Amino acid sequence: LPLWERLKRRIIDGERKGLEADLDEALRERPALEIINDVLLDGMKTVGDLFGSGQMQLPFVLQSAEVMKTAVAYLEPHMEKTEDGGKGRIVLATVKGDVHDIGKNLVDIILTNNGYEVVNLGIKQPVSAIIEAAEQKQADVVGMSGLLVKSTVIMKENLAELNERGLAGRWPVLLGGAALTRAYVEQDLAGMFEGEVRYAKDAFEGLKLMDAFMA
Ligand code: B1M
Repeated sequence: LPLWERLKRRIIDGERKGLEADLDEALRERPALEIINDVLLDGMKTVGDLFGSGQMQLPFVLQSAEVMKTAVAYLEPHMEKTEDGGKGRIVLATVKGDVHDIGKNLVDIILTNNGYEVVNLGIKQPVSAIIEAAEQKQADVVGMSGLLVKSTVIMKENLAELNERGLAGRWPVLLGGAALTRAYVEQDLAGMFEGEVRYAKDAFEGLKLMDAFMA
């Protein structure tokens, strides 16, 4: 198989033997971020489609996710880093009940490489933990990620909790993850939340919104 096809296949098949050699070869031809966005994420998308249609079982999805994570970790030092910290601070978490963190961690990498300080709380974070961290770390922005349809409901509950605690105006909230839609966030959630809530379809839109929040 040609290199790009082979790399994509590695994600789909969860095959990590020889991964680094392929990534080294890829890095000689394209920037790290492009390899992730155009090749590896394409593989993850296929995994999602196969799983969704019942053609792939969960343990294999997990293997694919592990290879994806290994690849991203290997590529990370090769990514362009423009600035150090200082532009603002975001507390970032995958919401309660949700373990998906590949997208959240990509957001972390992109923001960190572009001058933001990211306090990454990890997965399955209840809103109380997110609020506590945002207060303690004096965050400028709160970011929540979630991939399950259930998580879109949790996000709404979290915003309601911020309303109730009188904290809605304290931090702009950035939301992302595959189950969300722009309309749900910008209409439904923006309609009930007493502060500012924005939707990012990918890590780059997340960065653009961070820049806008901090301007
Ligand atoms: Co899960 N899973 N999974 N899974 N999984 C999905 C989400 C699913 C759509 C697959 C499918 O059915 N086609 C489906 C959800 C269906 C639904 O809710 N209706 C699903 C399911 C059902 C499940 C389980 C329930 C399966 C089971 O146990 N029976 C279970 C849930 C466990 C739980 O959370 N409690 C489960 C488990 C897993 C694994 C553990 C095996 C693994 C996760 C490993 C890990 O993350 N460490 C996994 C995976 C890998 C997937 C798919 C295949 C891929 C997700 C991924 O990493 N994508 C996924 C299919 C899909 O999404 N289509 C699926 C790549 C990643 C870069 O994209 O996270 O969307 P994403 O991030 C993007 C943007 O969304 C955005 O930026 C990123 C890229 O630039 N973004 C943000 C994300 N967060 C952001 C935050 C921001 C800004 C932008 O600001 C704060």
